[in-house]
Amino acid sequence: MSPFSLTRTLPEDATGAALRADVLHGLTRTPKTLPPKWFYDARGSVLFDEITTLPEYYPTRAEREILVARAARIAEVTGARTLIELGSGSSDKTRHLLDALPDLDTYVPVDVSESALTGAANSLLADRPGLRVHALVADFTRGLALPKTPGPRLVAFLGGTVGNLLPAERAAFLTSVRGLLSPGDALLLGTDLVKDASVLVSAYDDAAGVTAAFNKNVLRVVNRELGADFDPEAFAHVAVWDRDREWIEMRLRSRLAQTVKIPALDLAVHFDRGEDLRTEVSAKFREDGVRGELAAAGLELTQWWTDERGRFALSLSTA
Ligand code: AVJ
Repeated sequence: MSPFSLTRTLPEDATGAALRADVLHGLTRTPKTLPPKWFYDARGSVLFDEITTLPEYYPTRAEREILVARAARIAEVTGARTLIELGSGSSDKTRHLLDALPDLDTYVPVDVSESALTGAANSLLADRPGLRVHALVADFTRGLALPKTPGPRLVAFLGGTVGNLLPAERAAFLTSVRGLLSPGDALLLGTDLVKDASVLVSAYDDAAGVTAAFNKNVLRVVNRELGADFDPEAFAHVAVWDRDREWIEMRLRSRLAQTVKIPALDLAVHFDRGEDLRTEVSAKFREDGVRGELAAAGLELTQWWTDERGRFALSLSTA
């Protein structure tokens, strides 16, 4: 039997229906918004991987530094036999964890991008031929049906992606993750930390313009999937630090007054000149906040590790 299987937990048209609902809802309200999960088609996933190598985008390197330093400790305290990774993407950093877990039975990468999942699984299996890989194409914010695999389970949610959820969504999400855990299981959570605004803004508005291309990619996705006629170059990429809510917002700012047609929704959307479409929130955290949010979901923070420069944190918590 092949050690690789892939399950689409979304029915055939679920992605299309969800995109239509999100676009209709987000573009007919004020201010206009789109959820960040739609960035990640094949092109968007490649652009994101490129972002992680930019000099300004520190979170990936900071998190990798922590993983390298702490993987053995994580393996020791969790004794994980199943690793479930939410938003696994290229599974690049996960290698450090997998290498520290020689007794791992099953790796369950969960992502909305099927292309990222199959690419990651292929390269992983080349190095770890014995490992069972059960990939799930799923939206992990909507409740997961996990395969039956041996415990203890370690659920990893890396990269700071939890910061893409708004506070109420985050609370619901952490509660649903808590529901996946049995006694002895653990959650490994990556959170980017509050820091100087100029460092944060540069990380989301790099000099080479890769983040701008990534941001505008969501318009191409809507064009392709819903037949819309967005001109990505009619929008400027903007990154804003919200000091009160302690999050970065990525926006697309209309360079002119324009009307965009979205045939699949039978919709015409007007943008004023200078009007913003919010495409992403990326919240930044403090230790007390993370501990409190975990506690509210019934999870106890047991370990808190940061990189040398205190930019990013990995935390371990148990049910
Ligand atoms: C993958 C969600 C963690 O919020 O930093 C990178 C996505 N957006 N640059 C982040 C992203 C703009 C990234 N996460």
